[in-house]
Amino acid sequence: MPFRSIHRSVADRAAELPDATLFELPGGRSVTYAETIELTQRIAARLVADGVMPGDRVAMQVGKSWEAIALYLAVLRIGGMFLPLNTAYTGHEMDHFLSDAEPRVLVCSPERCDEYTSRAGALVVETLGTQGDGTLLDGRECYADTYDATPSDPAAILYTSGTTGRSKGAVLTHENLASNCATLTEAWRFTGADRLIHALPIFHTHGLFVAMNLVMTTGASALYLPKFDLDAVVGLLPRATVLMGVPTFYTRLAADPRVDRDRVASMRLFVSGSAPLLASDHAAFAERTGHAILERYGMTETNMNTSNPYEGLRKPGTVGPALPGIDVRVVDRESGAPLPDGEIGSIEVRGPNVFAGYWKLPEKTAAEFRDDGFFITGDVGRIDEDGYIVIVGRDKDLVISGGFNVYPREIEELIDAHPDVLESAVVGVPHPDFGETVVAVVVPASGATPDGASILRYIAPELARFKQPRAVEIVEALPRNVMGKVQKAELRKRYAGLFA
Ligand code: MLC
Ligand code: AMP
Repeated sequence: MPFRSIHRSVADRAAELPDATLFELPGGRSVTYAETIELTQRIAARLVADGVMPGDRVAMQVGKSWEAIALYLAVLRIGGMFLPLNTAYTGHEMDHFLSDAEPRVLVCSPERCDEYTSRAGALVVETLGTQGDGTLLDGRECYADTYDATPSDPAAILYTSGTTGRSKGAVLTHENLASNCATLTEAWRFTGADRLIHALPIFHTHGLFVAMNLVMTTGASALYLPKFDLDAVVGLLPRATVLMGVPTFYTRLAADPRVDRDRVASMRLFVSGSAPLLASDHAAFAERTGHAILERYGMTETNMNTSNPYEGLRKPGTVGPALPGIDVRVVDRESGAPLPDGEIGSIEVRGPNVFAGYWKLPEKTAAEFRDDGFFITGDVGRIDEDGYIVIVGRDKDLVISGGFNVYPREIEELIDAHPDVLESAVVGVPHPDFGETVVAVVVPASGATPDGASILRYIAPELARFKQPRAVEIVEALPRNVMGKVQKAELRKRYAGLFA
């Protein structure tokens, strides 16, 4: 089979099924494959007129809309690198992405246009609203040539925060996206008959590459919601076949009395990922709906690595075996030597799904790969007797709150800048809705008596809401080991019951 990049596959589907529904929007409007490709061509032409050349970055920070997906396809079509960004990021957080990635174009929401235009420099700022408004769609241009992407050409940069220092841009190639999409289509038996409830954000791997790529390349439909809204999802279940979500979706659905076997009669698959799904939540959902949620494991850098089987045993508390064509192993973190099954170690991954490297960080990239091409995920786990991976923890200092990653270092640095603070440690503790949530443990500066609220007010303008601590604990000193290193495990244990 000759290589088909994602945008070419979508164009193929549009040629075969021009009138098929790609997006079904709230309120009942449908958008066909042909309309999506037509808009993709217009946006591609606009971007070319803006000066975008193959390899240039096009950043997007906009509310969720079907036009934003056309923008994604347009960037791929002209050989650009798509850089989607969380709408919750503040100007302070955006500074880093814009200066590091140096995009040619930033597409932002009309409300934030002034903020970015005033400091644009060489950056072209376009706007895109959620109602089909904005400068991006104003243009009269209507055609741009399709760039003939090779498998190794870069297609996207997704920023993933670093344990030390600033966020790193993971560069994903056309092959990374296309191969993982083909693998998952097969593994999850995805077809054009599927109707997927799309309630995830589109600035992350899960909602964009997993959910949308599968829908668009198979000729399926997305029942497309602006965000996860419990009532809306419950309302769509009787007309859908697939839902993809983070564990918080399933915790909320399982607690809703309207969700029962009748309501999910048309559903064939519930997929969970991006954060651990508790075995108890798996059981609660099965009890209510009769469905065993299919849990899979992925990362921004790798797309999807493992999946519980479509047919066969889906084991709660595991993320299933490696997907076909992907090697997953568990090794000793220091030596890199593979461990016998059952032993806990560092999870490493190799395959066509694994990213090309971190943007402009060759040394960081080299440090995260073994000589034989395996990528060190930073996750810790074991392989069970059936070859299923069990993730038991992370050796990266990371909190995953409702499927969003929060890197403690970034928050500690902001808190430590408070004049009344000597030092701080940020940890994740169990949370009934978000799985984990962020807690800051703060040591006051000598003679100072800061309160939690003033610290939160101090950091709030700089930090997306999902990263802001949900509790601040003031202590006299942080627990340290003999080497002087803060013992975060001890803090996690101490505050484990805060939200339980
Ligand atoms: C929103 N808020 C959060 C939050 N999401 N706080 C902590 N953690 C989160 N995840 C805050 C808001 O700022 C707001 O604060 C309040 O919570 C309610 O906001 P909301 O807009 O109503 O959000 P809510 O419905 O609570 O959102 C929860 C959620 C959402 C789970 C639906 O976070 C979500 O869609 N998460 C998905 C993330 C995702 O796509 N991850 C994939 C990464 S890819 P206040 O104080 O104003 O009330 C990846 C690879 C892989 O990891 O394997 O997939
Ligand atoms: P991100 O950087 O946002 O791509 O987050 C990737 C991380 O999410 C992984 O390294 C894991 O730590 C975590 N993750 C993803 N899926 C799962 C899962 N099913 N179970 C446990 N952790 C997961």
